[in-house]
Amino acid sequence: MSMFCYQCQETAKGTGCTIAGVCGKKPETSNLQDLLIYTAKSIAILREGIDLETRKSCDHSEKIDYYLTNALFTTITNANFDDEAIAAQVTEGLALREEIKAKFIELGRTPKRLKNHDALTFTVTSMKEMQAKSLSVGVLATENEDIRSLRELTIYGLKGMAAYYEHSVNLGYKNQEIVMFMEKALVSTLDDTLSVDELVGLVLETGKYGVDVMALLDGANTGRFGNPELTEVNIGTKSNPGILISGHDLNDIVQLLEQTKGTGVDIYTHSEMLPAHYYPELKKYDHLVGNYGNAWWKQKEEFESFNGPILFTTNCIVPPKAGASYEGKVFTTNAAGYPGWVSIKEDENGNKDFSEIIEMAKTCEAPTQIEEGTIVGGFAHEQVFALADKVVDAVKTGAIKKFFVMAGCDGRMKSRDYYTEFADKLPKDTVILTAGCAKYRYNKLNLGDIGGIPRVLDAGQCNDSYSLALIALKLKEVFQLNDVNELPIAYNIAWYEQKAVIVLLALLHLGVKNIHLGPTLPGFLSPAVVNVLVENFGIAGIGSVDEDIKLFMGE
Ligand code: SF4
Ligand code: SF3
Repeated sequence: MSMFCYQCQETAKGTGCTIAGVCGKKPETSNLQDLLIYTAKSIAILREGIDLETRKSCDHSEKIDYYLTNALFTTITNANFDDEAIAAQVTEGLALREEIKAKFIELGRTPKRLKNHDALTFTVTSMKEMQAKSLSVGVLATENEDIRSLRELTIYGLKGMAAYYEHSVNLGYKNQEIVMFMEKALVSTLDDTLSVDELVGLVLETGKYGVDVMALLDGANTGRFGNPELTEVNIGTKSNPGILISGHDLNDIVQLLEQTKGTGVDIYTHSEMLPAHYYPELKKYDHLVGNYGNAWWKQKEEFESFNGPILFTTNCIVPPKAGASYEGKVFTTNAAGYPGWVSIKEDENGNKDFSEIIEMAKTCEAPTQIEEGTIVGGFAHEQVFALADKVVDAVKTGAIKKFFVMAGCDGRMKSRDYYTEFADKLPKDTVILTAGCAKYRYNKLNLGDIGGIPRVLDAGQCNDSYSLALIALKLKEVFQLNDVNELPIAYNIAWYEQKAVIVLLALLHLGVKNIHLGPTLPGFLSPAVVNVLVENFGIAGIGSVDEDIKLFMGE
């Protein structure tokens, strides 16, 4: 076995990638990512339990926060394939660890837990040493399969949390308690004294901070760009050359929009960047002209026909085919990376210079049109609350029988056709609430509306699943119910990577029960951990479309 990774839904045989990643991750990259997580844990050991006041007075505090969140984010599925960049992060982390250790000696301080842990002393100075060390610190370093499962479930939740935290910080919104929890949780995954029950508690607590981080990001996005509003987004193309921006970071798209003003270059969103069109402060840019293509996994074909440069602000990158026409035209920023692609860094004021991409775009042909028409979205919490009377009436009169939360991720497995068929076959008196790239399975089906309420209400990105939770809580209040589970809402969620893990844990924290998760249950859940989730939360997989619809409709 040259690697072991089972963090995503497409893991080999549903149990683990051991030779190479289905995602295209090479064993060396996977191993370096394991070492990076271990390095992050070493810093967490030193930082755990340091109070808020001490943090505030430390000049390095923000640097350490950023290091931890960026390290976790880098290892999310399809975010970073660049060995050199990941190895440099490990080296940087170890230097940071030594700096903090020196400070500890000066102050006579000791770590709260795991004072003599190997993570605090190991050294690696070459790529070869990193590879060798990584083999003893990866997922399989934990022998007991239930402990391993709970530790990894926590780590994957933290990866999603870190991604959302980093987007918030990029917009100037911070919450030190979230970072403190991440540190505690990271250390807990190395602490052999914790029992299975304590680790189950940690998983549930991760969900609590999942809600907090999504609320923080919601506040950051809406604080900076206004509340999303009902918007028709063009899916065709215009005649100017364009830049395609993918990923989730709204601070990047606003900077790109500013820098392309008046240049004759149009901006198109891709995959999870689609919801940028819904924000008043972003849609005001006339040269934000449309969304090009579909979910992440179709990029190898769609980037060929886009013709212009592409900027990845986060996952999901698919390694290009040899000789792809867009080679040399793809750029990354933040935690995203790919060998040979230029990574754009921010300056000391947090600004990024996208001029290289803009100059390149000017030399490219306009995108080739692959679709035409529009799609509708922008149904985050405030827009839905504005329609609340209409929605409540429709429920009361029986015009809407049931809501289906179908948020989450898309992926390349054939079995995901289930979601297209499911959406298509749902009775016409039902409404789909969605967020994340899962929507591309059904957002172009023209499912119609119910008295002016579209049957697919897209709240935004995966993190905007928070909006769907707020909508459920609002409906609970309007209908004066005691429990969100009494609402006519069913949850049929598609997952792929670790942001979906934090969304799921957040929903569990909010008390949502009977979530169906597909297309397959996570390979990282041991049978005993699945049992805990089934018994306490009614988590289930999916079956056939017809049977599932009957089940959900209570027929
Ligand atoms: Fe395999 Fe998924 Fe890990 Fe990639 S991220 S190596 S596909 S489990
Ligand atoms: Fe999609 Fe990668 Fe998860 Fe943000 S872009 S939801 S898969």
